[in-house]
Amino acid sequence: MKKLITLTATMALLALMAVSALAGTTLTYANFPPAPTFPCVQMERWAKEVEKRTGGEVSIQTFPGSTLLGPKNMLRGVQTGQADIGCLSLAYYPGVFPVMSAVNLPVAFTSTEVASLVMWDLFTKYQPAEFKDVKVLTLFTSAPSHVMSKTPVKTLADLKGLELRASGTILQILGNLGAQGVGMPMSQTPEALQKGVVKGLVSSYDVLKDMNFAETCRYETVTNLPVYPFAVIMNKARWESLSYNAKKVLNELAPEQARWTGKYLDDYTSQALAWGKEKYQIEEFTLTPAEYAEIKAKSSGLVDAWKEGAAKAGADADAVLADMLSLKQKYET
Ligand code: 3IO
Repeated sequence: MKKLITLTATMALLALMAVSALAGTTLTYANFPPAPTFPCVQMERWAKEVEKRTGGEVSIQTFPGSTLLGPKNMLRGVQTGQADIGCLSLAYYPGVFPVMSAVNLPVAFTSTEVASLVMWDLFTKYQPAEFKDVKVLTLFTSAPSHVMSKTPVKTLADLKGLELRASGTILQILGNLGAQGVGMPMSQTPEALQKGVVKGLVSSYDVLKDMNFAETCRYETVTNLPVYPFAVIMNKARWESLSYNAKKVLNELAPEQARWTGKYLDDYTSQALAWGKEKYQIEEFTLTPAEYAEIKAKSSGLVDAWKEGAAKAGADADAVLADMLSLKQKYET
């Protein structure tokens, strides 16, 4: 009799364990660029932290390389629940993020960690309506953008008519400098470079290694152009379905993840440049102070254009801009 009770108890316990494992949640997480790139590196880090911190209650199934959603259907795909979570580059959605696109303005961010922390703080302070249909899980940026090209850009004059892949504000800056900006997502750039549709790109140096652009773009020019802002978003209904504890873990992780990703990329961009120098003997050029002043002068109009869009969306554009600059200064010191 005693044995039977023990057996029954053991079986009940096993059943309970099975049920609680089943009750655990698996969330799908879509990303557009290939697995080695930093948006996917931060995704894997986040997934591991979530599994650890929820004690296995939440597990994450990751889909890098546009295998679940691509760069341009990421927002809609998460809103409609094709993926639970998605990573999007805001620059691919002109006019859709009138407030948070401030981070893509030419305000001379020199650190990805600073830019990412500023972005997070701006978001939490202003809670812009543009994200009201999704839950924002974290925010971060790319590192400052430079020219990577097949032909050397040693002076600004070398930019004349040069077709360069970019997105967001950088497209307009390139136009103002006489180059031919071609708008497309990062994930389409290898093909465009290969076909000769573009002669280079403007982004951060991590892609020299992670997309192997150092092989074709042997010339790099330090231009200190804006960072690209990213958002990791979650389907709202799916978010609401999570337990109190899971929500708490994810909320606490959000600013930590912004900082982690910024730090990672700050270190990584210099490694990627060194790798390209070693492996492909890439050359890096710097411009003259007068040329940097010219870039600055030809970028400044973008701030007014942004203000107009942000104001139209009902935001206090001057306050957002002032806050962005003071937060930048705060984190830089
Ligand atoms: C970027 C985007 C995808 C993968 C790696 C990346 N490194 C820098 C960026 C920013 C960028 O050019 C973009 O289009 O978001």
